[in-house]
Amino acid sequence: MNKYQKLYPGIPLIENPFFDQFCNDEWSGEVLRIAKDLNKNGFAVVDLLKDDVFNLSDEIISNLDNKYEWEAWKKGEIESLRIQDAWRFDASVKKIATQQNLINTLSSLYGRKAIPFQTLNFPVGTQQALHCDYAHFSSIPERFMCGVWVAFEDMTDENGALFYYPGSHKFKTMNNEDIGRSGNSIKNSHDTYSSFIELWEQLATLIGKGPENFFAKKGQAVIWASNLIHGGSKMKNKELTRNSQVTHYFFEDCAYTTTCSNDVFAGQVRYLDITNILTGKNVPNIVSGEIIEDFLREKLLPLHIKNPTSEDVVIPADFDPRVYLELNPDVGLSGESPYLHYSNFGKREGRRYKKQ
Ligand SMILES: O=C(O)CCC(=O)C(=O)O
Repeated sequence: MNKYQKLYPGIPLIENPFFDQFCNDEWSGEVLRIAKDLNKNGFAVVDLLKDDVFNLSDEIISNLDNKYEWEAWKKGEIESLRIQDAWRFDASVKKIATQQNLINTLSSLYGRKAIPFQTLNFPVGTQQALHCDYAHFSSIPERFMCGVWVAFEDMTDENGALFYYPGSHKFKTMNNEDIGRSGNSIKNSHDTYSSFIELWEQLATLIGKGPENFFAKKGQAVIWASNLIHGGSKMKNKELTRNSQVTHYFFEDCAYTTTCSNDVFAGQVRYLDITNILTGKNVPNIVSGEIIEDFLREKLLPLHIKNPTSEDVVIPADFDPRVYLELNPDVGLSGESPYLHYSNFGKREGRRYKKQ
């Protein structure tokens, strides 16, 4: 660890004010080029190993085809099609998410070990409004998150390119207090989330250029920083497909949350219960070396947990995941996180989570 990282560990190397110092010490060749693109623009285009990605992407397209709601899409009832976390049942999706070269590169660029924690597979353009991933997947310290989007076929103006505003990642990260949300407006988050979009739209105009479209070729990937303003363009021809996979990565030794649903000043932080796709294990929330779950338990404060795929739950203050696993060995065998197992099944089934 160089002296600047020791002085200021709470910001990814590629976004660190001492970035120029890291350039000399940490990277060379292609990784240096990626680091510089990420630092300046908030995204970097990467050519992945063609043979691997070509074969895997063809397999994924055919494996997932019958799992999408094609009928509803064709009737225009839904804006897009997606499968979240197909890595849980599809080995090829998992392979794309866990490419060792990519994980090593991301770890080096951010200065902490990368953790792939969510996959999204899309067979058509997402047509997603502009947004920053930071609002949904926030880390403490902030910005230790990125998306890696891989094209499974060529993108064109017709099938809905990815778009982004170069340099927009340098804006301040947006939290509820930045846009005047608190209390009830956070509780009714669905109704007031549009305030974030309105602000990002206006901030994007300050960039003075863009949006820039990325017409990716099959096998190309783009890494984007968590605070980059980006989205998916409208599909001009909805008969076409536009297969892609996004993997979201957090980084080790952080806490993980969704800042737009937190009411921090009223003492409500919902930590995410994420699973490392590489190891299948859940990842503790850590701030400056303290495991949050342990800290809250010691103080007998309830832990608000949110799984990226399920409802919020409040875990009892005295819940001990290690004891839960010990008392319920089937949970350990299933590989499911003790927190999620308790909230989804254990609570209803009256399972024990503490020793009498
Ligand atoms: O693939 C796209 O069109 C956009 C994906 C995206 O914005 C995201 O996953 O955050």
